[in-house]
Amino acid sequence: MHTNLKRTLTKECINKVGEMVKVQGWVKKIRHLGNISFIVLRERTGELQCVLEGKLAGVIIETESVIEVIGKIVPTNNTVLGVELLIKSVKVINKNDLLPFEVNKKEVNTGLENLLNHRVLSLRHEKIASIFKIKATLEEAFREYLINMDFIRIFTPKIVSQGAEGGANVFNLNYFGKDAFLAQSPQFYKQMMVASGLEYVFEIGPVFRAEEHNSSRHLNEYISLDLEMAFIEEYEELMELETQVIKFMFEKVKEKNENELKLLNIEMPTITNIPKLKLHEAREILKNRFKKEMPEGDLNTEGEKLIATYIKETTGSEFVFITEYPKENRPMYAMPAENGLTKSFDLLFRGLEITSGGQRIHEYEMLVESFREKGLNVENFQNYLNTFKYGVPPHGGFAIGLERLTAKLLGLTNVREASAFPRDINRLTP
Ligand code: AMO
Repeated sequence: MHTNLKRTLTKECINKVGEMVKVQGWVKKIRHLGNISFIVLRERTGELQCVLEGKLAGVIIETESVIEVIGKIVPTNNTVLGVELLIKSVKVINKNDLLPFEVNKKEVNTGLENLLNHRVLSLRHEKIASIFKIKATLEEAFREYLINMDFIRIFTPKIVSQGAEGGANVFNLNYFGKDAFLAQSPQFYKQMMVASGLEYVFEIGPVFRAEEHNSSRHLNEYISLDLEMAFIEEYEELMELETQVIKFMFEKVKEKNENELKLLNIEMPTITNIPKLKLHEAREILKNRFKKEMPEGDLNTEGEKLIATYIKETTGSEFVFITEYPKENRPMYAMPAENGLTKSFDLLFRGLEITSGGQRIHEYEMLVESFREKGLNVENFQNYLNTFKYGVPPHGGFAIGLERLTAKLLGLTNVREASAFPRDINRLTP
């Protein structure tokens, strides 16, 4: 009987009143009340209340088992959907064993380590799943905005011969007997693709940082939302573009993730103009107002947080661009400005750096000199450097750390929460 029924999704059930349907999903809850039982079935489109009466009532099924139910959709006032399913038959497709923790409570009462150790289970919690739905929208919107602006998506190697950010923090790899590394950033390749004549390019992909920080904001593998564009006249154009990109990303989340935002109790920030502070101005504010001395040429974590508070109070903005970092604190490809500074910026969101960017050096001699000044062996980078012999326009770009943006937007205290399977100094599984 009814063996030919195709699967109906929970969200489709509202339009199936009076019909027999087959629904498949996980048992979120099962309750027995004498001669009637209720199963809350969960699948990707929502939850459906299913009712077992008569002989079927009292059936024992472990929560989180996968089941298939066949029955009739009837109207009810007792569920959000306005319908429920009267079960004619129920089949356990795959039963669940003992759960390491309860995933079907309103809040999951277990620590982050446990949540990460049992990621597949913790992701069944709708609040946790919401993080990844919103993260997916942010990525999708970044892509959509740039495609509409005539950017071309590129895919560049993650196995590389040199680190692109100048410093250490690279993972080594044995590549058929040669030394190779995992890419810290698509920096060189995105510039090379600009130089190829594509002009406007973006890349979304994993990058790898062998940082030994065990902090709430560092991952050893994260998703970098990168772009690079040719023929810029001023690096301010990049900040303007980033403002528009983020605005679009947030609007998309508002539009697409209403339910998830409600579940997580998140109010989306409105972005107008993002204020800009020169690094030396930020340092002076920290010194004069907060009596905090910053490390040479940068802000530390505490400084970033205090500046965020200051900007919020004085302008209402939760974002701030910090500009004009000194050469010593920026990578070798950064375009110099006057007085030993660079045409570069960081973007802080709620007190955390979510972006670095800037104009790049596009002239061969100047670039080689900059590599030398940083003490780098030019020969090792010759392949990248040669690009600049063939006619490269002025250009620049930036990169957003997707997990950091997601975490800050959703008020997560640890960036690991925004990574399904985070890689950190202690974690290689799951
Ligand atoms: P940078 O190294 O500053 O710049 O990285 C850009 C952004 O990536 C994020 N990020 C991280 N997120 C999680 N864990 C980490 N360990 C981590 N490190 C960095 C941050 C940061 O702002 N090539 C340049 C970008 C450019 O100029 O286009 C670069 O990679 O959000």
